Amino acid sequence: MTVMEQRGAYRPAPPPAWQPRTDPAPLLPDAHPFRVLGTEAAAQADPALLRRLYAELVRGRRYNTQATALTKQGRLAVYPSSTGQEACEVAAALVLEEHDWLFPSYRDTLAAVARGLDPVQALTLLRGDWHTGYDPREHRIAPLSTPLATQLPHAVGLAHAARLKGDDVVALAMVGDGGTSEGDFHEALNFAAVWQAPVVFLVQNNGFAISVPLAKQTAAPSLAHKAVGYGMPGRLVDGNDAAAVHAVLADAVRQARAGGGPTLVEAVTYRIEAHTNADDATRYRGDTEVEAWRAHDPIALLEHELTERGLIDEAGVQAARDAAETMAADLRERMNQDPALDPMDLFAHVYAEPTPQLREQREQLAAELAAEREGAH
Ligand SMILES: Cc1ncc(C[n+]2csc(CCOP(=O)(O)OP(=O)(O)O)c2C)c(N)n1
Repeated sequence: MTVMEQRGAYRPAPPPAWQPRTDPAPLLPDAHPFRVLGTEAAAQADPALLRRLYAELVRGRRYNTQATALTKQGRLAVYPSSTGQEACEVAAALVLEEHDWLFPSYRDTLAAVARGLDPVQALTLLRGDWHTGYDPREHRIAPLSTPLATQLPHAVGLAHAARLKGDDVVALAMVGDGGTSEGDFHEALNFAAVWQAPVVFLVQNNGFAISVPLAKQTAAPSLAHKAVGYGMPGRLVDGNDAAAVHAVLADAVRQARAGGGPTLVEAVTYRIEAHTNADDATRYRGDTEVEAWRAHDPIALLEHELTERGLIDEAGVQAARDAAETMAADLRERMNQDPALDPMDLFAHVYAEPTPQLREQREQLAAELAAEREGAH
């Protein structure tokens, strides 16, 4: 058939019917971050939960100040403080069941501690002592991840596998605003939605990725809006309102557990301290901004609500502070002891089958240590 004949046979027609694969409207985040404290919704909040959140926030803040002090004393190599972000850290831990899994980033030691991990073990990695510092399987807490966003595909893989095996497991993965620009973030969210994996992604938007402000990180209307492109709901929450973060995460966890698929939660918060003790935040941000966020402090917000409603008195506040002091004193004391470390452990857990280079290095170190021991005699 000639081209002209083909053209003659061609009958233009409209394209086959098209419709959106899912209705995007229910996936869209609200226009403003969801709040509970100081609103009418607070009256519905469970008093026991509010008191528990308060005690954990006070303990968490004290943990942050103590860990930061340990860096100044040379007992801790580095500490990325979550001061100002305690509501996110604590809510993420409390919202999970024991059989669920937490996938934290390096900033989320507090979430691990609030989930029940020993405060000293949670700092082992940051102290540079020994690998992860705890058994991830025992606590169902993945290693605190330093490579940005790599914990997200791990969370999706674990959650998807659990679902295939019929295990009741929800994975909650934590990431910073900067981490949302990583390829791993994209891959994790894409597959989580395609597989309807039982995962909750908690983005703590604390305003900065080291010195890079959010405006230079993304042009998206909000980080929660990114969810829509993957086909999962995006939720915006006031990250300093512990009751609100807990409520939004609890909804997302419930949905994931019931087979309803993943959710992306953006908690709008602020990093009050520098990126780590090695960073000078005054080089890229002003005091006015920091002070504005200090006035919206997660502990003060919750304490105000509890006091207004007569759910806590002076003695209750003091009891929370005393418990936090006891934890801090114990942490200080145990972190001031020098642990017995075997340098050869450096080579453990790297590969199931060590590479020739690793074997060579291991032998070299073993010989050096032996020579040192002999020299000492
Ligand atoms: C893959 C990767 N690239 C770069 C870095 C270096 N780095 C460490 S922290 C950080 C900023 C991360 O900011 P954000 O995700 O917002 O988390 P935050 O530190 O504010 O909690 C960068 C770029 C890294 N750790 N991993």
